[in-house]
Amino acid sequence: MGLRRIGLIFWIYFLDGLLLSMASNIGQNYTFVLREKKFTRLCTTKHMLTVNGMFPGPTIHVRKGQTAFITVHNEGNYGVTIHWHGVKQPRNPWSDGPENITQCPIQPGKSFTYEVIFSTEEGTLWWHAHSDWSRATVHGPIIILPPIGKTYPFPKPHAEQTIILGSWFNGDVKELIDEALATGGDPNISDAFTINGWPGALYNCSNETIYNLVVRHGKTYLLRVVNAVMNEEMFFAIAEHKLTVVAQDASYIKPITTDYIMIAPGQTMDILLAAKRSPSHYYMFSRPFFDSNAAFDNTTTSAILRYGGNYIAPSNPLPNTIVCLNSSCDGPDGNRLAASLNNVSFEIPSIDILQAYYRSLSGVYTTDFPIRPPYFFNFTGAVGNNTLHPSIGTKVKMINYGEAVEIIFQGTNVLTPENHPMHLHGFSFYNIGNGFGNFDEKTSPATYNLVDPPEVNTIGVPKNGWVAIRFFADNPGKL
Ligand SMILES: [Cu+2]
Repeated sequence: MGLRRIGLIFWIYFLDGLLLSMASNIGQNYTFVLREKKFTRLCTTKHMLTVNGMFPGPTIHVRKGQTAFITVHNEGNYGVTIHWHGVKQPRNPWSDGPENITQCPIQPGKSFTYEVIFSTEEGTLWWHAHSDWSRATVHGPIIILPPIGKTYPFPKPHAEQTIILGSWFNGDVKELIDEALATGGDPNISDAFTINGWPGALYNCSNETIYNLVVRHGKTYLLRVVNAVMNEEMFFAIAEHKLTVVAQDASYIKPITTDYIMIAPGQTMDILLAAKRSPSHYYMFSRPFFDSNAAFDNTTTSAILRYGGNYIAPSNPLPNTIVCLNSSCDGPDGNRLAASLNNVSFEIPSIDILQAYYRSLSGVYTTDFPIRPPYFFNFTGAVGNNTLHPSIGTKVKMINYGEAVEIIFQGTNVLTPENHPMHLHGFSFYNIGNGFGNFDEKTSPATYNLVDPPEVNTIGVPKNGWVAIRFFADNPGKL
């Protein structure tokens, strides 16, 4: 079983779309009704697409190894699919969700039942709409508890709470992305970030509700943090409290205790929080990490950690400072800017790829996705005004069952270098190495961690740097 190394080079990072409260009951049957609902945030009211009228949406609550059935009724105005982010779905690609990849959109007035098969995942994941930017308002957590008779690999916490970081746009997100895709420009930035649906105290709208997490002194809590923000990697911290990260992307890790985390869009982290400071009110803050020269939302969302009991609370919650490392692009010659991998910019087909594969329909995709960049240059050096012209295509790379696959994601300095998350469907992978600058086939592999690499489903590729991942191709299609 040889190892296949695939080098993927981002020529141009542009459109940042990602390729990609506790429920009390553990259940295996859910009904999701997609419908528009009126919401007011930042003193602005709009109608937006939701599941069951909730923002964030409802929690899927299962035990490891269970299968959940989620029936989605679309009462909205346009076709949408739902993706179960990080759920491997062994031999069950039809329920994965990406629009026009594994299924056609669920049209208004129609329903679709997803069979979501949980296998090795344990911890926190999330679900989200997988049609354009509808995930901005259509998303929610997935909590996977240990099987009956098993427990966490750490002392049982007193209680658990989901913390979802999100983006708020005063405008309609569908109009926003439709316009950006039509012009090739950057979509407008968000107007706020949210914690569990609320922007918090630092925006220009007094009387806004702020999310409160109430704790008992001396108890330890499990926070299930989801970054459902559209584009930005986020810092998250709680004033005067340490965070102990015990799992990432529904896989346990060696615990790491830290003052703050940085979490990429799509990532999830399980964090232990010991409520052992003086009883008071403490701010939780989340703000973006950004290292690109593209416009970004540079605001800070807040929530409050509030101890219960009798004490004199301060007039303002105690603040913290999150350490931050640093502080419309229409294309040239009438062209449109687009992201590409190995100089191929993905074209969404009109028939989903999975169906085309199983029905042997020709003309939907080709199997010639290049496993290496078409040519090598100093990807992370002074590339000058390097405007490449990627080809447009729906290209796939076929890999053999059981094959061990290594992928190098290499960021480039072309146009808008930035730290960028990458995510794999149907698998978790091992993050075996990363570095700044260009990946070197001779020297870089010597730095790999092949002993105890973290197993994740989403990874941030450093700005002008690289990441190496490995996985076994052990999840073929339907039986
Ligand atoms: Cu996913």
